[in-house]
Amino acid sequence: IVGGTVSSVESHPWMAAIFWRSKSEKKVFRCGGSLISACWVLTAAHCFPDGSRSRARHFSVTLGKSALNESNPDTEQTFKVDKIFIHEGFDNSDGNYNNDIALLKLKPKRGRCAEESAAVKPVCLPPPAQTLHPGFPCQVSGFGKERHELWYNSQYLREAQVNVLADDVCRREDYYGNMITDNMICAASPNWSQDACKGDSGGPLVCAVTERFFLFGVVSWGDGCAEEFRPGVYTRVTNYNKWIAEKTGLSAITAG
Ligand code: 4AZ
Repeated sequence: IVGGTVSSVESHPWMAAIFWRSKSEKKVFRCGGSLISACWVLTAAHCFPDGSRSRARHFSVTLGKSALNESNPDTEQTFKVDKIFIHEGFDNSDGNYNNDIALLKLKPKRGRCAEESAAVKPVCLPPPAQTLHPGFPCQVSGFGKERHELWYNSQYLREAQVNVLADDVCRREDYYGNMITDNMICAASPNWSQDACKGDSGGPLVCAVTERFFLFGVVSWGDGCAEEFRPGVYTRVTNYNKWIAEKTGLSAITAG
C-alpha cells in the first residue's frame, strides 16, 4: 500500500495472508486474500504461476494477522490449503490479467476452519447486479510495498482510500486503453497519492454499501503504484458470483 495508513486486522477481519513454503521450509509471503466463508479465501490467480498451481500443500493461509514478521497467537489462525481453484479463463501468457481470480479451500482442523473473532470474520460478497457509481469510496488493504522502488513488503497491515473510476475513463488512451476488460474495475485516489502496490495482490477492495463492507475487487495489477493516470486495477468480483458458487458450493454468501 502506497500513501495509506497503518491499519489493524480488526478493521479488515477478512484479510488473509497467503504464504508459500520454500524447500528450506521457510514461509515466504506470497499474496493477500479475503475470507469469504469459514473454509474459503478469494484471491488472485496470478499469485499461483505455472508450476505452483497444483501444489496446494506448499501454501498456508494466516487469518487475524496485523504484522507480517511477527505472530500473535491471540488473534491468528493458520490453515493449510486443501485445494487451489484458478479461474479457467485466466491466461497470463501475454501479460493479460483477465479473470485474475482464484479460490483457496482451507484444510479444516478438527473439522473446523476459521472461527469468528474480533480479528477473523468473513466479508460479504455483493449481489451480482450491484454496481458502484464512479467516485464511490472504497478501501484496499495489504502488506504490499509502501513505494514502488522498494524491494520489501510492509511489516504492518496498511489501508488506502481509493475511489471507483468510470470504465470509460480507465479505457482512455492516456489511462490503460484496451487493456481494461469488463472483468476489471479501476480505482484510484483523486490526487494519485494512495494505491495498492506489489505484494497487495489478491487482497481486498471493499466498499461500504448501507453501512456494511462488501468485497467488490481483488487487487490485480497496475502500471507502477500511485502514478498519475495509472489507477489500481482490480478483478470485478460481481462478475464471478456464479463461478464462486460453483466452486465453493455456497449459494448465498451473506456473512460479514
Ligand atoms: C503487482 O505487481 C501490482 N498499483 C499490484 C497492484 C498494483 C501494481 C502492481 C496497483 O502485483
